Amino acid sequence: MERTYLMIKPGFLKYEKQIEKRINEIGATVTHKKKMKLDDVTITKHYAEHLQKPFFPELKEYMQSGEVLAMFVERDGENLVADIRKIVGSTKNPEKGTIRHDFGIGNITKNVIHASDSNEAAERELNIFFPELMQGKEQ
Ligand code: 3AN
Repeated sequence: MERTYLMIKPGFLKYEKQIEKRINEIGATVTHKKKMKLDDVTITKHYAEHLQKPFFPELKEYMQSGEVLAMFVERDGENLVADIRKIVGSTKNPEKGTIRHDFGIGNITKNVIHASDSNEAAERELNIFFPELMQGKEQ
């Protein structure tokens, strides 16, 4: 079983059902989810690699502007992270038919959803948002 982390961003939780349907269409399942507001510690951990970027203050403000939906996603087989990134779409120019394109508003910061970009990132992020599920589950 492979696993990855997805997070619907503020303002887009109204698309939860449609987004979950797309996840299911590639054979993956949202096995756990929780709605939450991101505190400073969580956001700093999650976006550790972006803390020094010029867009970080704007990203932080946006990510704390409303609730997010954290999702633990699993699937049998291989390439879950890559297949999820494919249906999510790219950061800058999401293609038609992707989640970021179809539910998005053409804004690079408010881009609908986050998805881990590697298995290592997935483990790190799942540990931040679902620590209670990760005890003794390291790969
Ligand atoms: P992705 O989420 O597509 O992997 P990252 O990890 O490079 O993209 O960036 C994390 C988040 O930071 C993006 N989802 C987006 O919300 C925001 N972001 C990335 N690049 C920019 C940028 N140039 N200007 C504003 N916000 C950005």
